Amino acid sequence: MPFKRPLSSHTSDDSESASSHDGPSKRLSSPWNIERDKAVLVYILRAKIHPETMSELAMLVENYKIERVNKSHQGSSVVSELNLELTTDVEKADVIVTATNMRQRLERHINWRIAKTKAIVTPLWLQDSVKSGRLLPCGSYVAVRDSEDETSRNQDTSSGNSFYSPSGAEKEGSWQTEQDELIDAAEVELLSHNAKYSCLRPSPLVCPNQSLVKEIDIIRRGRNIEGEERSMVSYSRAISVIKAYPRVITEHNIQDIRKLPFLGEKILSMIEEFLKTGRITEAQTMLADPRFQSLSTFITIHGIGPYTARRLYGLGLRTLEELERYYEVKPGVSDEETMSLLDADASANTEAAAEQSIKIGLALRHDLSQTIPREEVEDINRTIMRELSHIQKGCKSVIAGGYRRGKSQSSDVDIVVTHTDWNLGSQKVKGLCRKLVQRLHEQGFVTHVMHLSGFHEHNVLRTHHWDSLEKALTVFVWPHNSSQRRVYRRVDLIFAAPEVFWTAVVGWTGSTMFERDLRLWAKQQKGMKFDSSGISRRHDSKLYHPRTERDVFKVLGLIYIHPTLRNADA
Ligand code: 8GT
Ligand code: MN
Repeated sequence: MPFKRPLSSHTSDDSESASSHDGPSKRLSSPWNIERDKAVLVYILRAKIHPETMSELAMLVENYKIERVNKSHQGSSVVSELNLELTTDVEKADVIVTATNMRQRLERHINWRIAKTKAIVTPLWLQDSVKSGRLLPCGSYVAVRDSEDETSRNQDTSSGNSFYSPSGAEKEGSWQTEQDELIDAAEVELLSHNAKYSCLRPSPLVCPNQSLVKEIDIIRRGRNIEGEERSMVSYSRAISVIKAYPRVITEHNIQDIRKLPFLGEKILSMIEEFLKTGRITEAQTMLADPRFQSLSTFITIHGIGPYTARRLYGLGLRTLEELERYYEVKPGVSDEETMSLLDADASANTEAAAEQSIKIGLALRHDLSQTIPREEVEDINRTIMRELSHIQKGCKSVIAGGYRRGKSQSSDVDIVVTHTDWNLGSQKVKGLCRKLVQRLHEQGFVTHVMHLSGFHEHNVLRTHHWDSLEKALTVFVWPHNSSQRRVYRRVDLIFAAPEVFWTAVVGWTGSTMFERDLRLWAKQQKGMKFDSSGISRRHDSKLYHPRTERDVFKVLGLIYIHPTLRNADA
């Protein structure tokens, strides 16, 4: 069910223009119609929330408040604008947090006449808002479907440039952006945090044991850079299990943790150490290790994986400056002839292309290491789709990757595109990826192409799904504008035939562990093969063509999991 997702954030410009109209006393700290400096009053409805979760939610707000007050006393310049207060008086509340998704159930506790004047959201909204330090729009967190309209209306609609409530240009355009589903609380309840596959568990962006997860992730990263794949996957599994565990782990409930899958003795003793000391010795030892430091730094460069990082280290290289000299790259300058990829035919999987890619990554590393806020991700998608509409009308896109899982900052932009015509779309998107990249280059938006691949030729043995995806890994930049310096961004474009659009979206939404388990689940439990380019049945190669994202889950025999609950990695 589609929903309206109001613009998530506000710039200082927005609030300034609001104040000039309304006077300082009514300055809006949108997207909510709440005055700046006034606390947002949160009422948490106890019904259907586990008592422990209830106290965790309350603590979340209280701890956040204390931290915020401390920061402001210390004169910190990073005091967050988010100002939350718990209230037990629902009439005074701005927001109702509830695990209930039925209006009738809510009405047992709160008069609908009152409830419908509030934003009614899931507990995840509270967790994510606190995590990101700002009032998130409640669009994807709407708890009670009946209240969807009211909840949207209770947010600021004055900005008018909300991505999901199309501005004039979008309405008139011949392209559209697919809207995400709501979280269905009843559906989430069908999932189990004890399940063996992460595609059966709800995994929030930030979990109650996030600092533990981060510590274990250091060890996982250590295994990754050393090429110890099996061990790395074990740590990834352990992390994904903890990500889905809904309570804070303490010395009192550690026995419960022992019952979770994939937590062996070694990990359990690390967890115990963490509970006692707040640290894991092995992780701290790794952080202090110069080899770990060099290799970790090397793999931050696009194009350098663990294998190449170890090879470079073996040559005696230790720092990025040394890599620059080795690759003869000047920071900020990259006139590699990567655009030649546009003329070359297909898979540039050659060593020269790989080296080219590293050179670009190195030269632009200062920009590419900066994260991208959601608003800019949306702007980039909008711009790309506008350019695409000049080449082919009727296309649509979904922004996948971490953005779709709810991250407030992304390291790159992953956009999956298809055509809205189910029958002819496949023909219409063929070759479009290359044409679009060419146009974006001519318009000054795309400066580099690291990789460009076309549809696969018909694969007789059907060892992989064929004839379905085109992919371009690019560097995107806003064209020159006198006032601002251009920041280079990594943008991945994936073109899918309509039949495999939703499998591509699921495949590119991640997270990595979620994807790994989707493939494993399909193979081990369903005798099927799943990847971004399609779903097929193993014994007869029958192909499935899901028409929605829900269909993808249905075909795989899975309960639908909302993208924001697919954060099975650290
Ligand atoms: P971030 O970009 O903010 O760091 O977070 P992210 O969006 O989760 O990471 P990402 O590295 O951009 O990857 C997004 C998802 O796309 C991942 O979950 C991964 O499974 C998938 N993905 C790639 N590369 C490829 C690829 O070459 N083919 C396919 N099918 N999927 C890929 O990252
Ligand atoms: Mn991404």
